[in-house]
Amino acid sequence: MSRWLGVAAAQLGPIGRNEPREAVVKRLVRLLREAHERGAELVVFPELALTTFFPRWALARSVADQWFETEMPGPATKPLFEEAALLRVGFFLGYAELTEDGHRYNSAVLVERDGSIVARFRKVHIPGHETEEPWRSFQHLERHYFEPGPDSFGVWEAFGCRVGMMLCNDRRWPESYRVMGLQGVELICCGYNTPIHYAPDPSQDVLAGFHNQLVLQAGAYQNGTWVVAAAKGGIEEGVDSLAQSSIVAPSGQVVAQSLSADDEVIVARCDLDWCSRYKSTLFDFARYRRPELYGLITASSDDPGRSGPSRRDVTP
Ligand code: ING
Repeated sequence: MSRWLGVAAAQLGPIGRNEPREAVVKRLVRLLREAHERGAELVVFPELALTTFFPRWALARSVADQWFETEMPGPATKPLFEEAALLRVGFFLGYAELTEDGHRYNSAVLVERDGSIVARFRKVHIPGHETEEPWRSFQHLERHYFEPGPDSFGVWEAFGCRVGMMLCNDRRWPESYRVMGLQGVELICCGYNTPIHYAPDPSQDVLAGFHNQLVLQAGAYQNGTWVVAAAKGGIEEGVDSLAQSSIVAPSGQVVAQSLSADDEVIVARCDLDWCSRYKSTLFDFARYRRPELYGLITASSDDPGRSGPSRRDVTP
C-alpha cells in the first residue's frame, strides 16, 4: 500500500522593505489555508519568508537586525503556528535567525502537523560577497549578514517519511542532495530568493529559470527524492527575482510549477514509495557507488595532499 502525502509550495510575491511581519504572516496564513483546502498536509514557504530580502542593501547591523527573529515562534509568527496546528498542516518556513549568543543565520524551521518543531536548519552555502561592492546595481551581502550553518544537512522522520531541508544556494550544490540522499531522504523542502540578474556574469541571467530547474530536477533524480521548492519572486524593491516554484518527483519530472511571480499555491499528491523505485535500482548506493574513489569531493580545494590527477597531468 503506497504512502501518499499532499504537499504544497506556497510561493510569495514581493515583500516590501517596510511591510510589517504581521501583514506578511496574514499572507502566509491565507496561503496555508488554500493549500489545506487543496489537500496539502505539508506547506513549504520560501527562504526569508517573513521579510524583504534585505541582503540587497549594505546596512548597519543595527538596522538589519530588525529583520531577524530572536524566537521562533515569536509574537508575530504565532498566528501562523496556531492556524497550522488547527488545520493539522505542517510547514517549512525560512527566516533570519539571531541567536541568544549573537550568531546570525539564514535559517528554516520544519513544523509537524501537531504544531511541534521537528528541526531547525541553517543554510550551509552562503553566496554573494562580504563587503559592499558599489559597482553592482544591487548588493548580495548574505556573507556580510549571515554565518554559514555549523551543521551539515540532516534528515528527519516526519509526515510519514524522511524529510530534509536546504535553502536557496544550497540547491545548486550536488553535495547538498547527496548528503541527504545518503541518509535516505524522500522529500526535500527548499525555499529561495534568486535575483534574476547575476552581476558577476550577466550571461547567466537568461538562464536563471533553466538553472533553477536543472539543479532541482537533477538533485531529485540522482537521489530518488521529492523536492518541493518555494520562491519569493517578482520585483521586490526594484530587484526582479525568479519565481518558478516547483514540485519535482524522484524521476526528475516537474509535477507542478507556479505560473505567476506573486503569492501562489501549487500542490501535488506525492507517492512516497516512488522514491524506492530509484533508490533500490539505478541509484542503489550500497551496490553501485564507489566512495573509495571519491576522496577529492571532500578534500578541500587547496589540499596539497589530495589524490587524483594534479594540474600538471591535465593537458591544456
Ligand atoms: N540566492 C541566489 C541563489 O543561489 C544567486 C544567489 C543569485 C545565484 C543570482 C545565482 C544568481 O539562488 C540565494 N539567496 O542564495
